[in-house]
Amino acid sequence: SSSKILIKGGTVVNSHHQEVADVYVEDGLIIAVQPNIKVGDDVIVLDATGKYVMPGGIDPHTHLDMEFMGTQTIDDFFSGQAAALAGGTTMHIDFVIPVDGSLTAGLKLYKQKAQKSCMDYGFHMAITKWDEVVSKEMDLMVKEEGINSFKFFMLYKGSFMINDELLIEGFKKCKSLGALPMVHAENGDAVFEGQKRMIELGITGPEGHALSRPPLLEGEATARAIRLARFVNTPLYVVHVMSIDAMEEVAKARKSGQRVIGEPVVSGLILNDSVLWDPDFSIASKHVPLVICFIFVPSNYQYVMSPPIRAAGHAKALQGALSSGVLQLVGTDHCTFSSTQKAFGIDDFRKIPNGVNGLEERMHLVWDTMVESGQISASDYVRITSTECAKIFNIYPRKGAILPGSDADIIILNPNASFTISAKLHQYRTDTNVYEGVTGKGKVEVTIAGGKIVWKNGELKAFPGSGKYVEMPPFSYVFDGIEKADSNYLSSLQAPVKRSRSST
Ligand code: DUC
Ligand code: ZN
Ligand code: ZN
Ligand code: ZN
Repeated sequence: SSSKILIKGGTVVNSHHQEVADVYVEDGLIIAVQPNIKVGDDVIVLDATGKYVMPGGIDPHTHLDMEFMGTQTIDDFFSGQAAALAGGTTMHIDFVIPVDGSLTAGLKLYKQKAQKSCMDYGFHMAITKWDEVVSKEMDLMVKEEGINSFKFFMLYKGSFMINDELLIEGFKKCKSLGALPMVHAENGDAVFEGQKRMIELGITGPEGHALSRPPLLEGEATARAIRLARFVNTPLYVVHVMSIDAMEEVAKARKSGQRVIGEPVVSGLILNDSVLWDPDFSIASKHVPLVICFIFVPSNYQYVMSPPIRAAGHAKALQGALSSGVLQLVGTDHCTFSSTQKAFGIDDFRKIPNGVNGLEERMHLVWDTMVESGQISASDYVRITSTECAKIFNIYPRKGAILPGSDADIIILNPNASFTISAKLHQYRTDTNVYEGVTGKGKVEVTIAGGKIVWKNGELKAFPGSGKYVEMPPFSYVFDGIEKADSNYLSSLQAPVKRSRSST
């Protein structure tokens, strides 16, 4: 099996520039990008005439093989990544969940889970409690383990939630290490109160999940986290911006020059809360009593995630914020459960395992929604699905670019072909898909990961163990001590302490 590939005649798109050129790949690296490359007959030639040749997608936000809400996500590092490859994503960054608060034990476990990887991956570290031991372990993660981002939970009262005092401590620690703090921003105390209120009202279905935690609680926590980050003078990454309320806080902070990164997720860009109401209430009312092996799970259970899917209008506003640069990159928060697992909460929405799919659909849905619709250019698409993520987490231009010396993670997208999404067609282990029946323009016809063709003509060739761990080095904080922050957050975020590869 040859690892020499020539992609001929396509439009090569980078985040800054596009041109018609050939791309030559050898031993997992991009060797040349120029017109009319001549090669010998030991080289696989792919004709990309009339198609786009782009960096493989990087999903900044996934949860594979995660223990959560009393159960385990159904997609692991192989099934989730195989699906990603079929959809044009060639790298993801997953969240390590500490074991009993221990980062070291958590990382050890996740390294084992990731052994079966079929594409490259990196790790963020979740912080689920705060003390001196955790603080010391963070040094180790940054200096020895290639982790440069830590996520703090402002909710999950009684378990992961940390208060403002500890949030400030965590931000200070990140700053001292050159790591990027991330927040899940919802007000945990208020969410807890909202949930009680819904149960008291007898609203126990998935719609109660959304009603218990309205956008204003996301807006409040986002504003608070942003202000505390400013107080500490550290950049901040807000994961899954799901509402206008949260987005406007990011917009306001960025306008004032603060380095805040806002990440919308595909579900938030596409879906609206009409999906949370039972599609057929008369059938739903017949659910009780339940016979466990014949559970009829209404389709609305699958859409429960946190923060919740919002009312119509939020999605469109988030798309606008993405096209105007208020929000910078698109994740998925991919976190899948079977309908049987979702049924754990059949009598109480608080027990429905939170999470939706997206790893396999992200590249298609973002292309169709943002590019095909005319909201952004192909270069912008590359930026929000790949390049920006590589830059933020300090692995550019190894990832996120079609440049000589970059990793050969490449997709060929045919703008004239269409895609159809269905649980019958997807590569996940889940039996449902929150985008069931969605069709659109722009099909990923070929995916090359680590220099190998892994997806072509609907055929997947993914091998467990072929994916590599990508270390993400910390940043040097050149802005330290400067009162008025640089309005271009990248000028500070892009100054690496070390690089595994030279910059072009
Ligand atoms: N939200 C989800 O929906 N799933 C995983 C974790 C989270 O915050
Ligand atoms: Zn060029
Ligand atoms: Zn979250
Ligand atoms: Zn998440």
